[in-house]
Amino acid sequence: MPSVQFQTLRRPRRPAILPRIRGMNVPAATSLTLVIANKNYSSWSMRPWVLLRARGVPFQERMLKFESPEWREHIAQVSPSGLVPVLWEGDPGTGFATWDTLAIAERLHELFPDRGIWPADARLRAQARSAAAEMHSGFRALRGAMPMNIRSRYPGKGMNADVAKDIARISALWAAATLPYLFGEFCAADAFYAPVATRFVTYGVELKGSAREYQRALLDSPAVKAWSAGAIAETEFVAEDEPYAVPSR
Ligand SMILES: N[C@@H](CCC(=O)N[C@@H](CS)C(=O)NCC(=O)O)C(=O)O
Repeated sequence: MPSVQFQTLRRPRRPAILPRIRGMNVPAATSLTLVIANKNYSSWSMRPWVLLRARGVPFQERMLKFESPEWREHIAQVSPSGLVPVLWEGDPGTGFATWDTLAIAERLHELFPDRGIWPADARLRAQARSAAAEMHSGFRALRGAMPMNIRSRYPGKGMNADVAKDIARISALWAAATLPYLFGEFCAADAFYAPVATRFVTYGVELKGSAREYQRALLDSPAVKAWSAGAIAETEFVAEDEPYAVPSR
């Protein structure tokens, strides 16, 4: 009869109880890093950056400039999609990644449920998500013909019938804002429209009434101002994002 062997089983280790910051579902020890590209050009990077800043969530930024050796060397390691932005919990490349702006906004809402990433009221939250999703998946004519270029001015450039339709829809959405921001306090929906507010300055698109007031409030918000200051300080010229630049002789 075969002898029965008993194995000494180790008791599973209890998960470490990590300190938690009030109102946050992320362990206090986990640092957040947002991987972004040029502040002058990268409108998708701008969105979670201004959201984190506006809602007072501490984070670090890691910038990989377009067409740079750093981008070519590191992008595959820090971005599952090969695009920016990417939010890392823990070290970029080895921590936990969330990519794509809408997913990042949702992840931040889960990590920081009391930080006003989305409005507290369920119906306002649904409307804010609708507005952000409409930006995320739409306004292609505007995005294509008027690429973000915070430091430049090209009044009148990029306008056509489809772009005018996008602008009319955005103006209607903004005109319904519960000022100062779309849903009162700065939330993810405002972050999604921040690069549109700067585009209207770059391309000389003039708005009226409350839509104009909302645009002003967005441009004057400390988070958008801080991002824009970084954009203006940049000197890199990325040809792909500069369809209206006059080539220097
Ligand atoms: N749907 C993505 C779009 C991200 C995106 O297109 N990012 C651009 C920068 S603004 C990018 O990484 N471009 C680099 C490339 O195309 O190689 C999001 O919402 O995050």
